[in-house]
Amino acid sequence: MTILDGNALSSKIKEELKGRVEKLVTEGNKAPHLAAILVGDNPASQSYVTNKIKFCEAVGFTSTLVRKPANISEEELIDVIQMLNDDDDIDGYIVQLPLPGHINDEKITLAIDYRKDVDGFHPMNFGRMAEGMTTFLPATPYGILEMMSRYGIDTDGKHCVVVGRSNIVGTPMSILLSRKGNPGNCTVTLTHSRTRDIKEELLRADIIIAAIGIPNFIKGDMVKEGAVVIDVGINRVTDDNKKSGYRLVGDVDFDDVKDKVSAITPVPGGVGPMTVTALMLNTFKAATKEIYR
Ligand code: L34
Repeated sequence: MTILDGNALSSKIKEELKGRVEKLVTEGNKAPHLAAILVGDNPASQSYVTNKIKFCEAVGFTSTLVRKPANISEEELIDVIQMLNDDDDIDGYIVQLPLPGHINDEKITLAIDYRKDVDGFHPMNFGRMAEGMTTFLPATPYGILEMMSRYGIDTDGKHCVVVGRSNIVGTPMSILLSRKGNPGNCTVTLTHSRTRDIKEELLRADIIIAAIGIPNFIKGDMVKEGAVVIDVGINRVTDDNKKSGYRLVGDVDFDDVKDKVSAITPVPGGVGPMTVTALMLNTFKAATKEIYR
């Protein structure tokens, strides 16, 4: 059984990227510049954004963190977005989700200049992804693809079951894995809360992508012998034995499935660090105008 180590792979790509940034700067270009907008003080979001800023520092990117209170109005937030759109020094930026309930995510996504949309959430980038064009791929799916390809996981002709149909993970993942290419060429089943018998679907899967946000949902008896399991869930469950008062668990019951699978991502240290890494790869592409001029 292989543990798909997101921390180790992230460190490796970090070193590669650091070298590419040094070369870029030596050639007289400015360093890539990523900005992040963080609204409110959701502890998980703060931790994720902190990881992104730290990664920037490690590879020599410039970073800007724009923090706004949870009660910011939609108009004010769009003003901030406009400012980042107009700032020529900023190559790419993200608006960390989730946003407070009074803000319409759709309006925010549409306000982002797609050429700076390193999250790949804008319909321009999502549409390009669906058509198989070069684009900013959404960070979590991109990180998973990068992990599969670097670990040499064969996807060709495999049956992949995706659990969860979110815009940022399940839906794009199902499109990317069914596309012609490598990784890709899968037969994909996209399951969700209205699926009749998830267990029956999962038992047919050579590859499982779990992104539903229910702690330890997938058990050993729901997984085929030798399957590859990618656990996207990062759930905080209370744990009085921890100083923080919680621990992180995935959507997959790791201990229950580990003896059956051929490869699995741990939580933490699996998909999370790869999400951050993929965002940085997109930011580098934005800075070097690899996708849009
Ligand atoms: N706009 N919102 C936008 N873009 C994104 O790509 C995200 N996502 C998801 C939530 N909202 C977003 C992230 O950044 C999830 N996500 C994310 C990023 C980093 C990590 C996990 C999720 C991560 O670093 N995880 C660590 C543990 C972090 C901790 O200790 O809390 C891990 O090892 O899994």
